[in-house]
Amino acid sequence: MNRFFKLFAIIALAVSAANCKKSDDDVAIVPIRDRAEVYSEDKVKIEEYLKNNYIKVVGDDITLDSITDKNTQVSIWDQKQFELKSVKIKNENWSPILVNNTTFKYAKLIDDVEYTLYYLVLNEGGGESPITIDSTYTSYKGYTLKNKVFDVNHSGIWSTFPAVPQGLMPAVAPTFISGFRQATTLMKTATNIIQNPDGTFTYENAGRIIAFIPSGLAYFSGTNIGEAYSCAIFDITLVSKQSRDHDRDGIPSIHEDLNGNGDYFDDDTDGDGVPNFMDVDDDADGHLTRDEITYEVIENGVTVKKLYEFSAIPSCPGGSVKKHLDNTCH
Ligand SMILES: [Ca+2]
Ligand SMILES: [Ca+2]
Ligand SMILES: [Ca+2]
Ligand SMILES: [Ca+2]
Repeated sequence: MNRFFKLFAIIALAVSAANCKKSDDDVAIVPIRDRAEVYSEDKVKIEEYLKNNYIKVVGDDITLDSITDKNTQVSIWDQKQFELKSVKIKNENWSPILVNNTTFKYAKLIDDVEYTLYYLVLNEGGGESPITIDSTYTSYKGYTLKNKVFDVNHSGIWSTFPAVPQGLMPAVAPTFISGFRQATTLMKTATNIIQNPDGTFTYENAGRIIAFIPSGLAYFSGTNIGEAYSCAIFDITLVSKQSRDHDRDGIPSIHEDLNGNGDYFDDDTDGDGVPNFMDVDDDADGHLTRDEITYEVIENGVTVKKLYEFSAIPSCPGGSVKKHLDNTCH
């Protein structure tokens, strides 16, 4: 899993590389290039790849290889067995930056490029599509554009987003590259997971796509899959997903995207720089959101505390928003 460089790690590497003096020749210094310029090159490389390579599928196994015989091998671009689709996406990498020993904030990667992500649909999947901040369980195989395998995980692994600083929070699942993560939202989970007698698992009707990821949505200047500015191909099977309440304030993260635009980082009711889905006191009135959405009922003579369902959270008297977002009451 260490090949899945987190952006955080890339920044750390870039900083440490930038700090190195010339005598430290064991650290290769990769110049940071303009993202739009790199992407214009990557788009050409990926489209050339799709036109000069073919896919062969036997059972669950696929082979990606360069075309040597145009009479028998049809390019990924021209073949009709699987649908080659594309979607325009932006980089949505947010990385934790330590404020001090106990707190951190998120910084957005500055990247205005609109990327075309090509992907081949091997199987759409029968379950549900995740949102970008869901945790997902995927198995995968990563290839370079020269069809060299650089990473593989057959059994699968949970990944999560956004990353949290190591050491500051309990150990959590790794965070994958933006292109991989956004690709998982383009398919659906398995309908059923069956444990076989030998201990392995069968995933029924799991989503499976092959994503052709520009370097700007992959490792960019990182050299962990070989050269810097390498595009990556990922054959991804989406097994399962888990919706989260990132800040554990009782409001599922999906309900903390107030403007409903799918970007969970641009909703910050109290303007303190911590987005609502990571903010335990969303309106900064000094009362935890969790406490504000708690009510008491008496069951069998005993007072029991319960959390309102999201839709049932009341407003302040005369207010127009739910009370945990209104600092005039609690
Ligand atoms: Ca929450
Ligand atoms: Ca906030
Ligand atoms: Ca919150
Ligand atoms: Ca509050």
